[in-house]
Amino acid sequence: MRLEAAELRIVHMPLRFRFETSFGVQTERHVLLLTLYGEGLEGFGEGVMETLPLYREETLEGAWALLREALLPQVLGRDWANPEHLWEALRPFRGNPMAKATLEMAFWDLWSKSLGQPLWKVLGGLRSEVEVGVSLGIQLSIEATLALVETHLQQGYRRIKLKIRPGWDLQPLRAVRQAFPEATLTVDANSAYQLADLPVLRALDELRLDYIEQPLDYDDLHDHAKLQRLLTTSICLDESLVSPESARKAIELGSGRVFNIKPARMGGHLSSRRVHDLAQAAGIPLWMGGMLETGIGRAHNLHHASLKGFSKPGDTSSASRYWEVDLIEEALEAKEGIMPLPAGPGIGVHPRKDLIRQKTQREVQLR
Ligand code: OSB
Ligand code: MG
Repeated sequence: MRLEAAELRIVHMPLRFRFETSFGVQTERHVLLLTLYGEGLEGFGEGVMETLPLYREETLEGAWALLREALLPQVLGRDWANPEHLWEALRPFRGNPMAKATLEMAFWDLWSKSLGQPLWKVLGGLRSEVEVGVSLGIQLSIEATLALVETHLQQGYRRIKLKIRPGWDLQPLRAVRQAFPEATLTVDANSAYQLADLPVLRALDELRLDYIEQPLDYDDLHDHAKLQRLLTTSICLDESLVSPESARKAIELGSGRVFNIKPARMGGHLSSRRVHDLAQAAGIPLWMGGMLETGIGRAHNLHHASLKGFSKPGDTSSASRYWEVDLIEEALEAKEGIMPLPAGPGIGVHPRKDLIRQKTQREVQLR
């Protein structure tokens, strides 16, 4: 597959809800979209880095510059036999797994289209639909939290994940557990706690949570391993997993018993599939995370979640929750907590080009 040209854009997307986490409040996304052109086909990738480095270190401006000045010049105008071959060419550049993933994932879309196959089949997946839960932000009151949980349970979501931070943890969680004794509940701290917060984390242990997601630092594996030994509830790693190497170390240390996979955080599909394989061998269950992606990123995530190890419901909830209008023609909607994979070659969804143009804040063409 010869990569002939690329188009990079920043597209502005207002969210339908106010999404509060321990690291801030999000009301919109600035979406980095990459289109790759080759053999008369188009491949699409979506970056998940944000304006400010509040989740991990990568930023939109940093990724824009890196893709433009280093990653795309390295791959354009050359032939690539497969994603492994392309990934090797990116290896000399250190870190920056989100920027690399934007490119790598767009290439997988293009490549599977050239094979005439849906991405999930090319990846080696085995499901044409996946189980989903929902990630709910910090609300302004406990009453609002209870109402939101109830609505989403009624919609059939298979698991409710609630964002927590110091000062918004035990009280709302106890209320939710009391109101919904049978619900599958999890919490996500987005790195807001320290080992010194052990009493609070131990109290969460009483609430029969399926797991506690990323309680400690964003790049920590060591303290998570210490904490896991002190808790009954499983720790689920999110921010800390950025590569197969980080996953191997997490497994060896015992830093968590569940993994949240986000291909766009870990360098793309290839690197995530290696993490999947390591986790499978270690008996660690996986689920597909999310970063409030538009239909392009969500389609990638859904195809990846077709792999065998994704045994827990993921965060890819219905697109209509997030967007008044999505960037693709297809409606990615879950019914009773089941999300069908888009059919057709590659990611199987069609970007709405007029709409994308209308919402574009910046664009550049490269060849
Ligand atoms: O930690 O999983 C996270 C959204 C943005 C950044 C980080 C996270 C999240 C979510 C929402 O939890 C997942 C989604 O609905 O896409
Ligand atoms: Mg998380």
